[in-house]
Amino acid sequence: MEDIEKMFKKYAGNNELLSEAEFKEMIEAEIWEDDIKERLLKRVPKIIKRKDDDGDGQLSFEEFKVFSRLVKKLQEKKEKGQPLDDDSE
Ligand SMILES: [Ca+2]
Repeated sequence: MEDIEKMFKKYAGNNELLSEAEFKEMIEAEIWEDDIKERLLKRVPKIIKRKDDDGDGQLSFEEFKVFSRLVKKLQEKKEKGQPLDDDSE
């Protein structure tokens, strides 16, 4: 993944808010591992719901920042051969 803030701005566009569609577009384009991609795409609505602190249905960069940690966690799980489909993260 490229620099997280650059990536956010690229997909969020001028309003600097990431919608569900933009979030999915980002994952499709930026995540290379198919199993991690699939897992993330499934979780997008949940991630937005959980991180959308101001309730506008879109993610600001502040709300989005934890995403890189989630991706890292999934990649670590994959390396260790652990299932990706639990909801502990
Ligand atoms: Ca928001």
